[in-house]
Amino acid sequence: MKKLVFPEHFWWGAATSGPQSEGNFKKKHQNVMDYWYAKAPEDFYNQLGPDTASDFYHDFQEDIKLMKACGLNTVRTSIQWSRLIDNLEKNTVDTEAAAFYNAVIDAFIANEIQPFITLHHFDLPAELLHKYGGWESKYVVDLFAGFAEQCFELFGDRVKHWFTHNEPLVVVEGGYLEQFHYPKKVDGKAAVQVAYNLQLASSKAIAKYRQLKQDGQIGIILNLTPAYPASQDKEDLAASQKADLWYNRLFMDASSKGEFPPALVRLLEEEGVLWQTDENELALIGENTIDLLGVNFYHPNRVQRPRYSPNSLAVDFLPDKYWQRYDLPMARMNIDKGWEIYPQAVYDIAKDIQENYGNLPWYISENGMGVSREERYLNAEGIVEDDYRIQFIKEHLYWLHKGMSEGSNCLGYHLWTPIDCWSWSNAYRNRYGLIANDIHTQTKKLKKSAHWLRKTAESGQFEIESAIIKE
Ligand code: BGP
Repeated sequence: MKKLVFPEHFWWGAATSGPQSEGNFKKKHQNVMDYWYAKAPEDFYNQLGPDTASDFYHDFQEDIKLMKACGLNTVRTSIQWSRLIDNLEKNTVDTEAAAFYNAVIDAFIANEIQPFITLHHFDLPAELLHKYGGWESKYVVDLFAGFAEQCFELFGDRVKHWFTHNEPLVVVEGGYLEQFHYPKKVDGKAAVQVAYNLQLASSKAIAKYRQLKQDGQIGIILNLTPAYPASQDKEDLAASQKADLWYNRLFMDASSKGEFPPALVRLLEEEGVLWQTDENELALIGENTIDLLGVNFYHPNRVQRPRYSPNSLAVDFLPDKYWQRYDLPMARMNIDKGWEIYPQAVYDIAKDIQENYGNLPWYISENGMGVSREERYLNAEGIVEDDYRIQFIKEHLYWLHKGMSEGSNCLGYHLWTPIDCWSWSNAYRNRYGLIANDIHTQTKKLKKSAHWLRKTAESGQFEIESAIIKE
């Protein structure tokens, strides 16, 4: 057994988002996910949509008490633009929505949980997609900065940790390259512009925050992971370097150093797809970097040499022309979800931030193990015995702790998610919660992992079996 001790003020927490937990009660606008579900329910697992989600809109007082019972001292959720703002063009506040978010924030604080707030968690108002092309438009970028400013003014007296976007790369990939999010386009040039506009939106929101001179911190949540090469062959290494630029360095460099990676800019220029920009925008990005980084990590990325020569003829630009995904043979898997389990990546990320990004303050903002049909693991007392999740958390914390003991400036660990929730096209398939939710009755009950986490958070330490650590 090895004992791991964490710092006194470590953030033991969990993350969710407005669209995945609240339910659509009293919302005046659809977000892109609501719109997509209304249009194509068959794209969603068991055709279940976000209408009720985990009914946080009505249950938040009780839900937050349950989160407290899990030992959480910090929780991240998001404010839905499509709920808070009643006139999207004039940026006016819906008073009932503001009252709801005020009550939520107050309930967190009353339960001694610091609320962390994300401003955009894949939930652009659908109207802005239809009228202006969504994140392809710089007008939408400015509207987002206005919405962000409303949030800071309304809630910044109590919210001290803000995040502009959650996983902006997923918006780019899902919506503009791989068709797993609405608008389900395949358009490399649009994808590149959307990536840039999302960064600009983040930097403009940060600029608004700085102008208000509030006493909190602002950052971004990125899904970072090293792009591990399939082998040490020259071609695989080159593929991994290019994938790394796109998957990791694009948003990381722009958000933390205020500059896009020059090698990526050169490549996009050569491809004739570089984003439309100007000096003022680049200066604004340069000046408005983050205070704090959230890293979402679920599974590693592995890549190998591309399938075709990048010089093949009549091939539209798609970033992955420079690599292809690689499945490690005999990989350790979460078979149910189809994702590789590789906790050592957390250490590699910790060292990367320490060595290449000035040891920026950061935390794990999402990590977790999605499993379907967890009723399989109910014990006689009706508690889900999710020992696999406890082991998953322990192993990731082990590697995080190792990075921290070598000086990486990591402030906390948030699990995805406090209460089993709805998720984009996967709907309720994958359960990640510390708290089980019967979606038919909205009955919520702590899982075994919640009891484990409470003990760990209270003592700030846990023991890990040496046999499960393979360095
Ligand atoms: C992350 C998102 C979350 C959540 C999670 C699990 O990428 O930030 O919002 O959806 O993935 O997703 P899923 O249930 O689809 O596996």
